[in-house]
Amino acid sequence: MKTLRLILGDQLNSNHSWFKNVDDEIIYVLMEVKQETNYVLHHAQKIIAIFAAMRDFQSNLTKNGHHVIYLKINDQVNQHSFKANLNALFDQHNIKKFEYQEPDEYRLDQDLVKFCSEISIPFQCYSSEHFYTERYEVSDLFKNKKTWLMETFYRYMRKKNHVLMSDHNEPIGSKWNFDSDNRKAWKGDPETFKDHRPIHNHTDLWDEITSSHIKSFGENQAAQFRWPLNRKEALKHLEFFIDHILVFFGDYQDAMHKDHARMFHSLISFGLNTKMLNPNEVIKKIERSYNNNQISINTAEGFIRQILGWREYIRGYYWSNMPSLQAENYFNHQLAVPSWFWDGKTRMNCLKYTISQSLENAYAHHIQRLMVVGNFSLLVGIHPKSLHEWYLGIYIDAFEWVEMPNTLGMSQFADGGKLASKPYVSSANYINKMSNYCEGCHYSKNEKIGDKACPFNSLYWNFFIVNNKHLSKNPRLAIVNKQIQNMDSDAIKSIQKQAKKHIQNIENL
Ligand code: FAD
Ligand code: DLZ
Ligand code: SF4
Repeated sequence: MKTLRLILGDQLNSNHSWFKNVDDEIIYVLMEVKQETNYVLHHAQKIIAIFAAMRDFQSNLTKNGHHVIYLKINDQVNQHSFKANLNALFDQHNIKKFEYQEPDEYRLDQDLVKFCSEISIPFQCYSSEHFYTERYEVSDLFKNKKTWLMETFYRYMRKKNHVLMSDHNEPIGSKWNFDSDNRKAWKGDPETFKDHRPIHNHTDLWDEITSSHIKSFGENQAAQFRWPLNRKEALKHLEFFIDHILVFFGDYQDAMHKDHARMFHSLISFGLNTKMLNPNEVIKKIERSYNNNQISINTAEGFIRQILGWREYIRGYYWSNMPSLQAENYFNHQLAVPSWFWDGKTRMNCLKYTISQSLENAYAHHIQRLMVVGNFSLLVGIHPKSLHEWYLGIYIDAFEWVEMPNTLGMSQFADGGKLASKPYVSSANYINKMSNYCEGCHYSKNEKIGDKACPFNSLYWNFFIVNNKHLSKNPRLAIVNKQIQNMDSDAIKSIQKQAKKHIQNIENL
């Protein structure tokens, strides 16, 4: 039966069972469509990376004998929506059956379910064969539980998949979690690594994108494009990370530096999220490295937790909280992201460097996302939806299933604490401890009040004062709540006055 199979831009899994055999009755289709490029404003590198990776995937499938239709962004026949293009292809190729893989994004999932209910031919939805867990496995595990502890889920995953477990089903090293409370700042030693990723020239593709009037922001880096764009490159990049860099990951996981955006992070999220890499193979390689005595149990466990624990947990949280998650706004925050989020032009060094590095690389590591941009946004009161759209656009790895829970849940506490047990906020103290941003900053990290006072300092206290009714009973905030109780009313007034000044002056900070 003549069958059309849709492959989305983040379904580049060459090991999928779809591709095991060549079948003349099956046509695959990949499409570069404005429906997807324009629903938020994307970083230029994200658009280039997705299109280039899709094109590479198509060329490999074709080389292997599969019949593939590829709609480029500037093709005359491209109608720029999945639905319109699919309908046209059904007619042109006399298609008798439609098949697709589970989309990771709620919006597309709903669109395709609706599309299938409207077509007159049979259809079938397949697993993307990527994740360890089913969409609702996390919520099933926490059924009837008020709070969802990632650690509970993580232990369940370790046992279920026998990862870092002894023959007696005990965690290797006799501990489940080797998380260090004493993450180190980075002072220049060990040396950071030069960028070992491949270099591509994608100026022609960039010309196609711009001449198709696709809007974007950030540096395109098309002439020296550094993201791995196929499985072979992604694997090589992963192996270099495991062999040389991973050993420093845990100690410096929270460190930030003006001159080193990446520190010792893996940069594998684009390869993973587009499914060029499989999480199971990443974890197996790390376990092998541990079994070969190349890395310690702390290192292996700490990194595996990110993928087997956090990544799967976040996905389960997304599916069981959609669609209501997208409208969550626990603190009723209303500000739009300030205009300098789009160009990095602020006098606050921490934000200036984090945003500039993000514009340059389409990347910032977790602590920059959480404790600089997210921290500031929560303290000033940016609307979670406005912030979500910014995060979804700017990062190379940003797909809604993983970005939205991290932004709304983990970073903005917009769900009232279902995902995070307390808001991730800090004053200048934490940022100064983990980075060199405060050196040479226009603002003084030690001052709370006055023209030169670091905005984080008054905004931090103001946040707990203003949101007292939401946060005063949180046991994890007992210390800060006590400190506020002990503040005299003049101190509270001057903090609130100072914080208000910063919020009103947000465009000029
Ligand atoms: P490493 O630090 O080397 O970690 C290794 C891998 O662990 C990552 O590639 C990722 O697959 C996984 N991982 C670690 N933490 C998380 C987490 N909290 N959630 C899910 N996976 C995790 N990650 C995305 O993949 N896409 C996003 O759009 C995204 N948006 C985020 C937004 C905010 C506000 C925050 C706080 C975090 C976000 N994260 C997102 C999680 C995390 O910051 C990135 O996965 C990480 O920075 C990617 O870089 P890396 O590959 O060098 O990761
Ligand atoms: C993010 C993105 C972009 C920019 N462009 C395309 C595209 O042209 N074609 C496509 O198939 N996918 C694209 N994507 C990825 C999707 O928007 C979407 O984020 C994921 O498929 C959902 O998991
Ligand atoms: Fe950021 Fe404040 Fe430090 Fe400046 S002083 S870098 S604004 S934390």
